Amino acid sequence: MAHGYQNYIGGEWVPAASGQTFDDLNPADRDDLIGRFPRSDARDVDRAVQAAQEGFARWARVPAPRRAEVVRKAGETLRRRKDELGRLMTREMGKVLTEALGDVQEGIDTAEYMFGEGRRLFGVQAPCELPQKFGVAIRVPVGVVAAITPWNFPLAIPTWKIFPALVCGNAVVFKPAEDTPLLATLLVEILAEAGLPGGVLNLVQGFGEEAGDALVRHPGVHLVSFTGSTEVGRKVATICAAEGKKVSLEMGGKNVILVMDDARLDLAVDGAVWGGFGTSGQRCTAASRVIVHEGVASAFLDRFVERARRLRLGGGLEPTTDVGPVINARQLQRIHEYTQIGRSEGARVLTGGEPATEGALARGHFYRPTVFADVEPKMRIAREEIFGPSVAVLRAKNLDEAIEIANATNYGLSSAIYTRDIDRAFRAIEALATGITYVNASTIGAEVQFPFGGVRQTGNGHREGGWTVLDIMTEWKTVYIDYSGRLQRAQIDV
Ligand code: UN1
Repeated sequence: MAHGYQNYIGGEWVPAASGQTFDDLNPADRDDLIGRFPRSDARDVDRAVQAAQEGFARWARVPAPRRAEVVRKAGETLRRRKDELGRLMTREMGKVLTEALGDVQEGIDTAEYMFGEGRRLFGVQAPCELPQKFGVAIRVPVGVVAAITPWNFPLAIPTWKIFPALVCGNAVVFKPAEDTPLLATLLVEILAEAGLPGGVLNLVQGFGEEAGDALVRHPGVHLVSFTGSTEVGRKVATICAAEGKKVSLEMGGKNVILVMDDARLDLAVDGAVWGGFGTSGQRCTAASRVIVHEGVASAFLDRFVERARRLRLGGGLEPTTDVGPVINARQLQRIHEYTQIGRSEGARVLTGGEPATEGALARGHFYRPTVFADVEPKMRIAREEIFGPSVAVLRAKNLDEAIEIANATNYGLSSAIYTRDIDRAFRAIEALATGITYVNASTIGAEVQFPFGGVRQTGNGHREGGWTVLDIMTEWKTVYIDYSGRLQRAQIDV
């Protein structure tokens, strides 16, 4: 009998109004049922938002350093239970254990950073033009925040949204991806145990069309913070525009590594392997394109293909595994469709290009690390996000051409350049249209104390992570205090 889990609304664990559930399965082994979770709909969302409204009224009055104390305690629990949580994450989501532990660590880092923010949350003071008048801008909470999160970072991304939302004095309704409901449940339990009052954080499990849509539309939600696909993000943005809600979006990417002819080639190959096949290519920041200077293209491809071919697929808890499964059957099929699209466009598959089904792999959703050569910039595999272990390698005559190709996509999250030439590095930093650029490191490796996000269709101008998340989770309130005791008219009595 599989363990049955519940929603968390107003400080109580409750089933979905529908009484229905959905199954959470191990992507490396479909026979491994992790648990049954409530299949929520608009009724559950409505209760959760009402609870959040009540929670907000109390929580906003708690001083920020006290609010941050809860986040600090949650961070301590995450640290204490890191290994257990990492193992459960591997079982639920598939990424190899070292990466799952990194995901938990990112949550711990966020807790520590946001704990400090409880004693900062700096406002801005500036002089006033009139005498005996004081002006200061302070941060105030937004209200009820909907946190809608993806499955690829089941812990880190929820903490990026929830921890700052709480420190800033908001109440949250959390709708995690239906592929990773367990880690979401554990995070909520940990925050509740850390002393969060009921109603301040509410968890509604379920599917986007049933629970997510109702949450985004709910008039009691003031801000939607969404990380996920561009397709869904657009819908979220459209609804929020119509309803006049604040919305912060973190969506797709078609991230790129540039390899110049003066690069340390082995380092560049390491970066391409890690960026392309780490987390089975299922990061927003995954390096799904590599643009190589023609002078080193053959040498790079030989080494890269050799390394890709040697990667060992398997369950993420096995220490010998390099690449785990992809999240579900739908994604596996989508990745394979892109292989067929690439082939039909004239690209050449140098390795991989098919699901892996030998032995125990048949029980899960495994795809062979895939490298495409002879890729042209206009091909769909060079422009569209695949979100799997599939890398398109393109050639360029020089840096200018490489940058032009790199920028020929609608996305703009992460980019990297391998070069030993400082002029080339700075030219790339200046010209690459992405929210993050790495020099001599791969496209993945963002740290929580810096802004995270992308330009163009990757986002809508907001940045989670770092201090910039505070601009999402708070509104500015400007306060003028006139202690002159007389009518003073700005712009007139000066
Ligand atoms: C994501 O894929 O959505 O830099 C987040 C990285 C990680 C975060 C990725 N620290 O790849």
